[in-house]
Amino acid sequence: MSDQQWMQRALELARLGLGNVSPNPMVGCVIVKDDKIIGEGYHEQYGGPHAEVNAVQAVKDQSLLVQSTAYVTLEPCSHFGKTPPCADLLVRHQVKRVVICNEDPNPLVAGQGIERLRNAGIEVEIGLLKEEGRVLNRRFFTAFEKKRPYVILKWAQTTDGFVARENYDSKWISNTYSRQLVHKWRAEEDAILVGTNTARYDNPSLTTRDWKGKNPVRFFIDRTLELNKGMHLMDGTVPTYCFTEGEDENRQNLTFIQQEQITPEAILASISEMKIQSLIIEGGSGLFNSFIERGLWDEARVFIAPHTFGKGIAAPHISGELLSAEDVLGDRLLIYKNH
Ligand code: AOF
Ligand code: ZN
Repeated sequence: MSDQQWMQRALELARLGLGNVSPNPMVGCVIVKDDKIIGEGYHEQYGGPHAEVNAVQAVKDQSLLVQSTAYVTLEPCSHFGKTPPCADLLVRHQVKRVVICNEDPNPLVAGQGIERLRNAGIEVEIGLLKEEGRVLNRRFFTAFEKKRPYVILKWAQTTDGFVARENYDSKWISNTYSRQLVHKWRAEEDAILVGTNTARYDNPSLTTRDWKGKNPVRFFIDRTLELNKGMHLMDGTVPTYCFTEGEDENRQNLTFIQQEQITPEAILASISEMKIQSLIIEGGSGLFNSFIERGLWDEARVFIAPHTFGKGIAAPHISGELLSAEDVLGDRLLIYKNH
């Protein structure tokens, strides 16, 4: 087996943490000796042991660790956080070589983990499958590098390009399976946002009720505090925040975020401060267009359902790179990445 194949396995393990580790990155670790895996693990839960700790613990005969190679998808940490530094763990067990996919952008680590390993005489190689690693941890890297959450736009449109009828009487466009898939996606992200009209006309819950997984924190916009107090978004089942330019009201089940002027930049800045690394925006078209105009989006997931409306509210236009196109029980799912 090649270095690349072991790293592929470490990335595969890392991915199992999706939805459970944020705001930490997904990290996998495979420890190899004489071309055999002697232990592997991943960062399973926020606050829990790091990937390296789980991989080392999985090794039955710890003496095998001496002169082994560790494949880690992220630079081993050098800081005392919720756990002691992973770099020290690898040094203590006299690992011979450490192969790393990505450097850790977290200023608490940022190269210092690598330095610790090298200072202890361990061979370190960096950058193997680094593009795959960056895609896997795109939320984590975006949060550190762009100082804003990773933004996913999600909408469903008709074949003739409408996201709603003119009277908004068109809550469901995509099929049941597509909608379950959206619940899965919600479970993978930290937060979800909708605009005023979507909140008003769809009265969405924005939960993961058709999927086993955690609910994202909910955000909606109500500039002038005109929305009905009985909406699902105010049912208290999930922490929910309302962006408003109005007066702060004392209301059960809702936290207000007052902004002088609600803009995509201001929204993302507030959300970033809450250590939220990813945001899925689910409508409506006005909100999509304001984020698209400013280039403040990273990924768009678009369902095209086999219906036509003839007229209505137009779907947003994006110019991005098409990453994938597939059929989802009769709906077409297109995934785009911003350039
Ligand atoms: C690793 N291996 O599996 C992960 C790392 O609060 P803590 O102690 O869990 O530390 C979180 C930081 O540690 C996180 O921001 C990132 O820099 C690094 N994550 N490092 O060596 C791992 N998950
Ligand atoms: Zn660590």
